[in-house]
Amino acid sequence: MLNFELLTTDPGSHARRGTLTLNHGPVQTPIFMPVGTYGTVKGVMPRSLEEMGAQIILGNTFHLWMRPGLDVMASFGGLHGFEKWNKPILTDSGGFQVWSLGAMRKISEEGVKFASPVNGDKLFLTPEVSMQIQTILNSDIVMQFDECTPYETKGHITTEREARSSMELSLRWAKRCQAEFTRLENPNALFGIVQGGMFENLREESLAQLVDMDFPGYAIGGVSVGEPKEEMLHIMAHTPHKLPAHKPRYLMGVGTPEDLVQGVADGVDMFDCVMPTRNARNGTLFTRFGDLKMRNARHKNDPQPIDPSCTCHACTGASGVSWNDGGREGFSRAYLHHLDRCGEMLGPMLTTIHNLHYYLNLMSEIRAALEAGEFTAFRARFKAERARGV
Ligand code: PRF
Ligand code: ZN
Repeated sequence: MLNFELLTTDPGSHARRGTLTLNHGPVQTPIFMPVGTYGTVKGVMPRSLEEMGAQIILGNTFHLWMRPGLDVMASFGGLHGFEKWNKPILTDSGGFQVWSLGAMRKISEEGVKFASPVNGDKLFLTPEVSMQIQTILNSDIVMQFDECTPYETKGHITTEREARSSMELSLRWAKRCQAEFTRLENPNALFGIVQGGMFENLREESLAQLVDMDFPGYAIGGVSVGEPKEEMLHIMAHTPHKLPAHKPRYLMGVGTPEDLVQGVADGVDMFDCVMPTRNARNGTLFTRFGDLKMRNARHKNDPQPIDPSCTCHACTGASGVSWNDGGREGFSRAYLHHLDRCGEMLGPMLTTIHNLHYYLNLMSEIRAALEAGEFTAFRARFKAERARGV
């Protein structure tokens, strides 16, 4: 089941504010969804995710199929009971992940054959198998099995002909996914994925055919696959708003804070990306005034928190009060720099909390701006502040 209610639309852009209701509860959109590939958002306890205001998280069909496997997932009644997250979960279909295996895979009309990266077993992932796995996982949003058209194919930029053949395969797989999802009587919601590479005409064909299939929601895939930024922005500007207005729109695997604000303006309701969590582990931190490299020696003796205006646990410590509001309990940049140098576990735990808080708070500010009819002013302020530098 899925219900999507549009609450407000921005007159100055394609931005919308809505409520998406799924089997495990409501989600306020626009939303960012933290990535929990292996049934965990790396280093973050579910209660911290809730504290930060996460409303829906991701899981991965491919990884959970490899480990712990379907028998374990089935015995726990799905992913929610296993990872102890009772709010909505979206699972990706495995198509994109199988893709990253490179030379280890063989693709055909039927599906993708590959050797398990865990134990070398020969495996065959098809649209039907992906639906069967996601039904066992009982994720609130199930993604169709697709082929993510790469930006480059065999050393050259993917041609229109190659992109068309890939997009058409994804459409045939969309039909098979829908048939299997229905046959399995899965009670959740299946999303179709628009492909078509960097070609606006192919994107339009993909979109029109998926809309004919009447999915409860739609994703835009095949962006952020190594293309120049202008190409991604072009697809973002020309795709989301052409999807049905009364259905949720999800831009897969995007992006920077700037990409999220632009994506909302382009009419996107849902985002996911490993950037906040992965960058946290590499010491790149997001702040209101730009990005901060924690590994830089200039932080060695700095008593300030990552972002004095931030209200996350890392920046406010026990007080819960930001430095800007007179609190002084936040973990210092000096301490985080030290934890990183020593390879201590607490380092990435705190920086991940901060980065996810930044992304979730950004979306919450966007929602508030849309409700107040101030999205244009919000965008201008966001750009100016981020460009200021820390
Ligand atoms: N397809 C699927 N998952 C994805 C993508 C896609 O195209 C992308 C593209 N950025 C990220 N994750 N199934
Ligand atoms: Zn913080």
